[in-house]
Amino acid sequence: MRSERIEIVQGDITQMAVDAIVNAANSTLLGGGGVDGAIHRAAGPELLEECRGLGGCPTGQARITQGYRLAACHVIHTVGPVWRGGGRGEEQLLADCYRNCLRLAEQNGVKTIAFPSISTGAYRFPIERACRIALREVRAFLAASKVVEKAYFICFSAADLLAYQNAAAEGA
Ligand code: AR6
Repeated sequence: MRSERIEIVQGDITQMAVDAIVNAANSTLLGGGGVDGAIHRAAGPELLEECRGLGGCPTGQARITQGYRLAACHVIHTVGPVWRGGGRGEEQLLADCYRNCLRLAEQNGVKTIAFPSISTGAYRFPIERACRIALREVRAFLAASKVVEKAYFICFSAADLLAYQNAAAEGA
């Protein structure tokens, strides 16, 4: 944590009182397991209703909705790549996710945003690679943004927390 504009914490992203939380969704945007399921449960059925109107989202892109019963005002839904060994553009697509979430945040006046570890659960992207990409993209965006002030990385497990802390300490 070299920058005070980035904070790495262990916790549950559904509890974050920020302007926007990011959802690691699938391309239907109609819910699923993992963090997606947790966000839909906490936000209530109105979130699914709004998502139905969006018509899905391609991998690497992002869409914004309201937060409904969440403490967060908005949910930014992004679709991470499924890890298939690294030769299918997975790293670029994951970087696109972070950048496109932040662009949408900026366009919507989001000052504080919380990210889960996109693609590193059901989609099996290796955490050490993923968190380096996440830190690099968010750092670069924040350095150039006059709107987005602070980003949180919400690690669900102690192992993920350690991976992010190590990557941050190495300056990744
Ligand atoms: N708060 C923060 N992080 C969480 C939470 C939570 N409440 N719950 C889980 N995580 P995953 P993916 C972590 O599988 O790999 C869904 O079914 C989890 O430990 O949620 O992008 C979608 O619908 C892991 O570190 O997302 C898609 O089909 C991280 O969130 C698919 O899974 C991401 O794991 C997307 O897979």
